[in-house]
Amino acid sequence: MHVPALNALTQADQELAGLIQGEAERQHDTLRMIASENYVSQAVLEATGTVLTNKYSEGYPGKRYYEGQKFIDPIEELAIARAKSVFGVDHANVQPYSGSPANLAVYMALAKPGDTIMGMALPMGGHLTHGWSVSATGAWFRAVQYTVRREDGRIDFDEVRDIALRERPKIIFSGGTAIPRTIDFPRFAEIAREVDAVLVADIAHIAGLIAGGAHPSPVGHAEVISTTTHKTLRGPRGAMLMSDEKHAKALDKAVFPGLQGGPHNHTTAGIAVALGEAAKPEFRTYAHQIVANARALADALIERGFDLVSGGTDNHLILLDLTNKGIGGKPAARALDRAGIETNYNTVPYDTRKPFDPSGVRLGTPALTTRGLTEAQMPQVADWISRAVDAAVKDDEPALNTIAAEVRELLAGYPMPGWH
Ligand code: DSN
Repeated sequence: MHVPALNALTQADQELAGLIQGEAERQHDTLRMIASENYVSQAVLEATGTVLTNKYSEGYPGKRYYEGQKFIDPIEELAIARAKSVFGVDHANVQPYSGSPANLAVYMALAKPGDTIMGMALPMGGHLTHGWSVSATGAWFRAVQYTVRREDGRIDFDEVRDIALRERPKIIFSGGTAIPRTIDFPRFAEIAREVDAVLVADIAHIAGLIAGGAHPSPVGHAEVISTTTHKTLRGPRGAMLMSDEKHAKALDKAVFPGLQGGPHNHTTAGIAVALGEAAKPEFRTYAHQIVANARALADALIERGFDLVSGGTDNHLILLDLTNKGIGGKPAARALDRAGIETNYNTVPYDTRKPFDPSGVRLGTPALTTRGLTEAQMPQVADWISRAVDAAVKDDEPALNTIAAEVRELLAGYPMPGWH
């Protein structure tokens, strides 16, 4: 059963309550390995499901356009203070609705339409909002894109520097969505300084690792930091922008009134709770365990003949290139899902297949770490992945069902917040 219990909802709308119960049970019974997903704590769940959703509060604490902010202002101030303390930054804005609007606010604060900006190409592991052509950021700005080396799947800083010197971008984005390796913020900062660009670190995927000391921080290197709050950071779906004092005003103005109206106060409260959790010593253990799990899983997958982009991982994610397994990423991800292992199909660098039917599958360890799994279970997880991919190649549905039952049996021993 979902916790908190959905009593009123079940009375009012049985159909919807049933769907939510179903999703909670699915999350409980599935090895959730989408690298950008997690399980929030019971406390975060509670904070996001409160009467705060009823309140409008356009503006910022102390400068609102609506009355009745006696409790909303301190809630937002708490979230801001915790963000500043956890990440060691001068300024934090906790209002962006999610990662894409947060990044759009960065553009609005630092550039004008038509200006040159630079980011990692989406098929190489970057994010849509780092200037990819189908995104508004690629349509409204002149985006130049860096890649990774074909041989080892890592960022080629000589290429980054050459492009930056040639194109003189106003903004350089570091970070992305499918980068299995440590991001070298000092090296990016050196290049940004050389061409007088603002370095932005999009730490959405690794924010929890940074907060927990399991990935180097961009603070002191990137002038602006953008992050979602719901990935490794384990908060509600939302985002934050952080910076030094120099960019604080422009970022705030870009978020509101530039792009958004009233902040989602229930989300702000959830972010405050999550940041409170991130400041605790247990969070450091969790962050390091995510990385230890990913490394153990990478080793076990390599032993089973899998080809990992860049040959392994330094963080929470693994990008499998399934070309040598004779199956595309999409049918493999679909089969893994039927085997109780939730992933997403993903392009790999220099993919010869199409984005909607690419060669890769992306795996992450944040959610299963939150469930309590450690390195001890990673060979078993790799075994299931290997058996499921083999079963997909042979179209062996019963084998997938067997794996799903084994996964359910293991997970029964690992509690999930939000389900009892
Ligand atoms: N594309 C999302 C992910 O990494 O799953 C982030 O926007």
